[in-house]
Amino acid sequence: MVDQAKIIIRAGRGGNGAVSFRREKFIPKGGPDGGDGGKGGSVYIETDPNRNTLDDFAHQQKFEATDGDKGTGKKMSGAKGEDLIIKVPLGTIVTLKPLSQGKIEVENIAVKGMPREQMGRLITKVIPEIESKEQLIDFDKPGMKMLIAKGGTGGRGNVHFMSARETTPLRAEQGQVGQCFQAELSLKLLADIGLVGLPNAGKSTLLSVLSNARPKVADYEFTTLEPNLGVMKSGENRLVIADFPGLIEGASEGKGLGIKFLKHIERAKVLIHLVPAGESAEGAFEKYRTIKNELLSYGGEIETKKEIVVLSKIDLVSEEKVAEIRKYFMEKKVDILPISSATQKGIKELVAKANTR
Ligand SMILES: Nc1nc2c(ncn2[C@@H]2O[C@H](COP(=O)(O)OP(=O)(O)OP(=O)(O)O)[C@@H](O)[C@H]2O)c(=O)[nH]1
Ligand SMILES: [Mg+2]
Repeated sequence: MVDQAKIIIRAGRGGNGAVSFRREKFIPKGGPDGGDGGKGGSVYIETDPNRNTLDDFAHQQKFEATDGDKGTGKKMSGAKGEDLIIKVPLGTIVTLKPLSQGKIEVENIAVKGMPREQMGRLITKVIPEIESKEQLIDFDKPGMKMLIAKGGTGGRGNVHFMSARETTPLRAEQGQVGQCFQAELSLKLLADIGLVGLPNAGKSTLLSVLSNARPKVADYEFTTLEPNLGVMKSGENRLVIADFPGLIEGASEGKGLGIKFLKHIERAKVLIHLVPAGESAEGAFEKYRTIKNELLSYGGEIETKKEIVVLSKIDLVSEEKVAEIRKYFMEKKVDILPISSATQKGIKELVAKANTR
């Protein structure tokens, strides 16, 4: 799964203005009629609810809108360049670094067969300085669409340069270049719900029960090496669930697979913390505390999330054992929900609890 990407975004260049004169039967020396160049296409970024990853950006690194067409005679403007819309998943943070400069030279356009001395002056036009500092945009709302790179304006045709002094203007403007940025995309919000817990606790199995995802499940530790995502349907809501690699004591210092992948959960509202049944109540609670401490050391945001503590794999133990573990947790002021992915026990209650939208 790709959650970081670097791309180049380039808007289209404006078309050049035309140098042209009316040529009709009884008007041997008609006035100027060179049309304007078309505006270059712009580049937008939009959130797309059907995307969960930045995988598409691993292969394509350049995103360019098309250029505007040049103007022609008879005051005909060139066609506008086509806009380009880049679609990103919800929760993408885009860091923009401008690559184009604020100053653009607009030159004369030569007319075929015209001696150089007869061409007009060089015009230098300065467009407003493009913000040179980095800019950060958080695509955290569905349907959000932003103009990122503006297409260059088309150059004016020679029809605009006629004056009493200059009845046959031999100049027209060049189109301006489009804005260009380097954009770093990084995906933060991947999930509404995160599944955390010790390796082998049954997280990936639970993801496959709650969602459409079919992650690898195996009876050994660290089966999951990268977060898996799934979409859970609960009534009208679609909730993205992330199944994380197992956590162990010292994960916050990099032990095991570490906790860096938890950045994906920063804005999720709910954490489902799986504690596997099968141990003594004390042992289960100790494991719960260990993982909780690792989570807390990740940072303040995790602390504010709703935590649903789940006792998993209860089909492997007796009902008495479940009751005993539950009682022990209650004494420590932790409410647990016993579930089994194998028998589906407690799954409905879990879905209801996790659905916070
Ligand atoms: N009996 C029973 N076994 C389960 C249940 N849930 C998971 N398992 C088994 O437990 C083992 C580990 O399951 P996983 O879902 O891979 O565990 P995980 O937490 O994703 O493990 P890591 O990815 O290594 O962190 C597998 O053999 C599963 O078949 C359950 O409800 N009942
Ligand atoms: Mg797993």
